[in-house]
Amino acid sequence: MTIQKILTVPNPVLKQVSRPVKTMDDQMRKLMDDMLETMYDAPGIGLAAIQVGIPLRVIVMDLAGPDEEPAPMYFADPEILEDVEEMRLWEEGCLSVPDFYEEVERPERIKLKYMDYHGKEVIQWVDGLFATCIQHEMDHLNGVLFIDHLSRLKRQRAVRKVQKAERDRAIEAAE
Ligand code: K1U
Ligand code: ZN
Repeated sequence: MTIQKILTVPNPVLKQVSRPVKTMDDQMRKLMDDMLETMYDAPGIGLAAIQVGIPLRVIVMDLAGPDEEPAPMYFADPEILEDVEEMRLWEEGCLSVPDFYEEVERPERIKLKYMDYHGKEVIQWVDGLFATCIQHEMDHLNGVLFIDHLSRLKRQRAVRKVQKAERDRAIEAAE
């Protein structure tokens, strides 16, 4: 399995709308395996293919706690069929906006349809962190980042923080 480079803001690739997978095959499963490895390495609890530069509607997640067995989840072509009116405020982070966290409000429960690792169609209601994380990841498929839900000022602050950290790291590496 290959650990891929995770793109960070303001890379314009992150703004692309990803295209449907339509059929599950070994090439797609290899992409999902590599994405999962990349997500564990980061570490994170979710990753969309566009974050590693691949514009396909594919997501991996693992919401298991540090003392629990790994519980990888794979989603291709996910769709939200229904949601509820109740909203939930949750502090989100993003591997494409490292070291920046802010609260975002999203529907508390959603009815999800997707294709799993084996190409089987799954329809299920999800809530809590599952609902928050999958909605964050599905935003990525449409070129939307969690900072796009914040004020322009907070968004600019986030992007500048990431750019400064990357500049500082480059200077340190050159010394
Ligand atoms: O970049 C991403 O899309 C992944 C992101 C997912 C997410 C986190 C929180 C709310 C919504 C979506 C992350 O994984 S950020 C890192 C993170 O949350 C984490 C890292 C290590 C341990 C536990 C959590
Ligand atoms: Zn993200």
